[in-house]
Amino acid sequence: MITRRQSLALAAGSLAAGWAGASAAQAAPSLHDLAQRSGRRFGSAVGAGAPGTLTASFDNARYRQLLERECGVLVHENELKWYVLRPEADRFVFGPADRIAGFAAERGMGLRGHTLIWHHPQWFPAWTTTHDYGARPAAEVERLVLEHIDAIIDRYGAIDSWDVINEAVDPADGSLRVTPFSQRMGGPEAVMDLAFRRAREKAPGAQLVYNDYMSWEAGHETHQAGVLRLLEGFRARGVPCDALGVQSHIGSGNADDSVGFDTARDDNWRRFLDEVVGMGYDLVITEFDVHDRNLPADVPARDAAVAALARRYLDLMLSYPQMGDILCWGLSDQHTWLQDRWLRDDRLPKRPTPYDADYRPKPLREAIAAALRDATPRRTA
Ligand code: 9MR
Repeated sequence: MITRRQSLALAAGSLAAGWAGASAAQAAPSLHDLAQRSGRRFGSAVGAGAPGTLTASFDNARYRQLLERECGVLVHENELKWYVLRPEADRFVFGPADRIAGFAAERGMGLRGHTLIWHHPQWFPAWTTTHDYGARPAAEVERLVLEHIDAIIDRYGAIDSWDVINEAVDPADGSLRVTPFSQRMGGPEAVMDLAFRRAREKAPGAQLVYNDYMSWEAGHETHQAGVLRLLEGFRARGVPCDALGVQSHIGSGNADDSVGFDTARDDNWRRFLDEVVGMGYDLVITEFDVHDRNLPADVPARDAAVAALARRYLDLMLSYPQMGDILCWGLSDQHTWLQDRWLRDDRLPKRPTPYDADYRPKPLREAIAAALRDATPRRTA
């Protein structure tokens, strides 16, 4: 029997120009179909940024077809961030986020929420430093945060998994980052605890996630230790956080991850994950991609190395029954954040996602599919 998703996929595929190489992936079960076999969802980020830019994947019909074909859950790449959604203290801009939420709803796809607070001063809008916080600054921060959370959750009730807090831990020393809000509220914990508690009240059925980019490569140990301390603190204070979002920007070459391509420390990473699940947290892969900055130029060799690393990583992650949904941070090399930063020495375009810039499936897609086929069933509470 042909499912609705498969017939949509076939229709989409026959419309797509330059789709010759895709027939195998098209006929095969989608990545979401495969994820569902072990009780999970597969999905991707999508962006409604300025037309013609890397962050405008949603404006690209071929990208949307790919989302329909492969995904059961979507996440906004940037549209729910304060700097997009709330450019001034008293002005919300919902348009771009609405477009993506509407697309997901029309197609019966799930939606993750990224993010209620990106706890990193770099990503706070400028007004948060110049705002008049009045005589009782802590109360004013609380008002702004609660107003924000209420407004977003009221509008996007379909979101069933929230990155309540993103990237609060400084990888340099494992401490909690200081932000314009934490300074005025008496510390980062006060802001985070408030956000989690309000999110639970407003969205009692949603999974509440702490999301960060500590990774399995060498050099992330301090970051991991800081995240464990944060998660322990949540438990000690009874903060309603359900899961750790493991962003999973693996590979090599990010600004604070200038290590070689494959420096994975599997044993260390397992110990970290064991501690996380031992505290009762679930796991989510929220932003998967494989950075190929330091790999050779040769495309087949590069793609094979990316796929092999991905397979090892996903096999490890999917051996945990606590491991839930898997989302890529972009499905096509045409629209990935890695394309315009930390350029390769040879300046070649990067290949960190499952489909190339012409929307042909790559070995990375097959690696994800194979890992999903072999996944340990998810244990739902
Ligand atoms: O992919 C996103 C890019 O378009 C934005 O310019 C950037 C800053 O908002 O954020 C990128 O997404 C990040 C995500 O929100 C949090 N984890 C790291 C992601 C890659 O930087």
